[in-house]
Amino acid sequence: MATITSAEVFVTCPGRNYVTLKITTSDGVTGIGDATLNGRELSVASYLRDHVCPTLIGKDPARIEQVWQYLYKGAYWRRGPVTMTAVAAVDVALWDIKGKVAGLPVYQLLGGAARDGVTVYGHASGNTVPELLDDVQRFLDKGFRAVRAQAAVPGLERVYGMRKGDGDTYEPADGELPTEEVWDTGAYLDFVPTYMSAVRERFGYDFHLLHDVHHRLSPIEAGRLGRSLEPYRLFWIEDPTPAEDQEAFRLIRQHTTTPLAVGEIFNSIWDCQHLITNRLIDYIRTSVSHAGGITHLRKIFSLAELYGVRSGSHGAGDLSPASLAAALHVDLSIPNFGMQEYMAHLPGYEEVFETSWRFEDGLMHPGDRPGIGVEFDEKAAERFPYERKYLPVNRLRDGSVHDW
Ligand code: CS2
Ligand code: MG
Repeated sequence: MATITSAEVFVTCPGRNYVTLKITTSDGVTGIGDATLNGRELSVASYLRDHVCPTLIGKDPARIEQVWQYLYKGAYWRRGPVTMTAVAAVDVALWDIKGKVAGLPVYQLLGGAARDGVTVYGHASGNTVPELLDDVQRFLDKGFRAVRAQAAVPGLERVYGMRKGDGDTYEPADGELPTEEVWDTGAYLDFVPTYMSAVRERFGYDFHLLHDVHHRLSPIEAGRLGRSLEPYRLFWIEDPTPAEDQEAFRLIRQHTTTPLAVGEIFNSIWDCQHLITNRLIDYIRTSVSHAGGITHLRKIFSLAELYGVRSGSHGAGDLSPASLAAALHVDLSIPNFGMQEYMAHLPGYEEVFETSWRFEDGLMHPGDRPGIGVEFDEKAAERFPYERKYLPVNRLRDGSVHDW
């Protein structure tokens, strides 16, 4: 039996901070997992280095479910973003190893491809409506069949989801200390339908249109937004209300047929049990790296399958390539796949992560390299030391702290 001989944690900042766990076995096989938690990176690095890695040495890397249970139940303190990101990193690294040992891409171990490719959505944004329209055009020209649209709200200086430079991704975390933004729900609610209407007017209905609300609304406000967007037939509105209150979605549902997606900040199946079993959402957007890895994500999606809820994995640029690759393997193999987010990564990442995925005609494929198909270059990683960065904090006009 092979055993785990080392578990090392790397923190690197090629464009943005990523935490990577690398596990090595006595047979010399290595596997990697993403342990990045945006703005709280070092806490996961410490959780792994100081508490998890020492316990992995000598364990059988093939017993993925047992290691998962050991880390989850064995810690006594369960769930939460730090714990579950750490567990996820171990889990994905072990799946990576299992694939390499078997000589198979992970999706083959999960049952094989249930579809030819994974439909992904890109992120279009603009400071003005014409700018947004140009950006939507850019994504359609690249072959995307699904586009998320976000525009700056007139009168507000900075709004989430806006790209600052060129490229396909944006980085919300900046500043040695958190920056602050100001929010106005009324202005937002009035403005969104005007630009969604402009998008449909210019490009028609032959592609999927999505929108992220980033937890900013109350349930009744979200109902109003969903209803006002019905003519534009959105694929989903994402995170309409703060996600802790699962029952709140019943009220939103009563007021709109716009599909609802939620889950990027969930860490476990318990965070979405009520939402799924009561059919209060249409898409569950948990991520592989924040919700316990491939092992746990598959359980969430299996529960969802039973209730007609489809997957919509989170895939922002602050999830490392190891995370996106792992998600693609899951997406390809499950029956109830819905949509995968593909925000891409900031330039620089490819010096540290070598990937095997491909994008063609709006679909992604993880590739057929054994394991998850991502290699991590430790030497290159050293050239990009960690930089402390925070996500912004959001306030209402009267100074109250609001959801970001
Ligand atoms: C966003 C994320 O991708 C999304 O849907 O909500 O970019 C989110 O802001 C970041 O992942 C936060 O780290
Ligand atoms: Mg989001």
